[in-house]
Amino acid sequence: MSKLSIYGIARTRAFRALWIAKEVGADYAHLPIEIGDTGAKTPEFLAINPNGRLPVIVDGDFVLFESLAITLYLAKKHSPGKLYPGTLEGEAKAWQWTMWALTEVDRGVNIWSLHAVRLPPEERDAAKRDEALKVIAKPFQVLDAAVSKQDYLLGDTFTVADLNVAAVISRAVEMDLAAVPHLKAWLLRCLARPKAQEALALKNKAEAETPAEVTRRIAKLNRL
Ligand SMILES: N[C@@H](CCC(=O)N[C@@H](CS)C(=O)NCC(=O)O)C(=O)O
Repeated sequence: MSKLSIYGIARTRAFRALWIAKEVGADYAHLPIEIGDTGAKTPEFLAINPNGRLPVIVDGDFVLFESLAITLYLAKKHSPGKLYPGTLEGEAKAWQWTMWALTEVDRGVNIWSLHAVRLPPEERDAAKRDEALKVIAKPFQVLDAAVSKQDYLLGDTFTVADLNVAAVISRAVEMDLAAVPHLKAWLLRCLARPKAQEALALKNKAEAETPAEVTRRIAKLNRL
């Protein structure tokens, strides 16, 4: 039996945990449970993650929720000095970009994607979509500038900082990114990595199999 279990269907933020697990070559089992009453809100799951949300990991006796805490943990555990920066300053920068992604762009990209792509066309709210684009416009300029003179956020090599930000905004590949060409090139570079492609294949498959009614329920549950 694998020591590391990753809970959550790949269409959710579990994608982030799956991507890092693949990058670091962790031996893991994926339990693709659904959000809501049929999955993450069952008593069995709530005993593991009382938030009733996805993802959560169980690594031996250790339980961890919050997708980006999971990516930082797995990178530090399995790839210290490589995917996880080996210096105090590098580590702080990885935290900086991680918290930036969560607070500045996570919700906006999610709202945009629901109302531009994922909900059935007649249920999309153009006002919500446009407002989301406005909210992320400035942070996207910041990210564009950060990768305008170097290939990755912390320098020449891909780290967990890139993985976290790219995973959070991965749905932005479907946006018009003409105004932020460096961001676009960086995002495509990150998502073209073989392990990213493997995780994206799981995500895309789960997405394709998701009925509109579930997408509607997700939008409601997540207040998007
Ligand atoms: N900040 C959390 C958010 C987790 C979260 O909201 N996950 C969504 C799926 S992507 C979920 O489980 N939503 C269902 C619900 O809130 O009931 C993380 O990054 O792990």
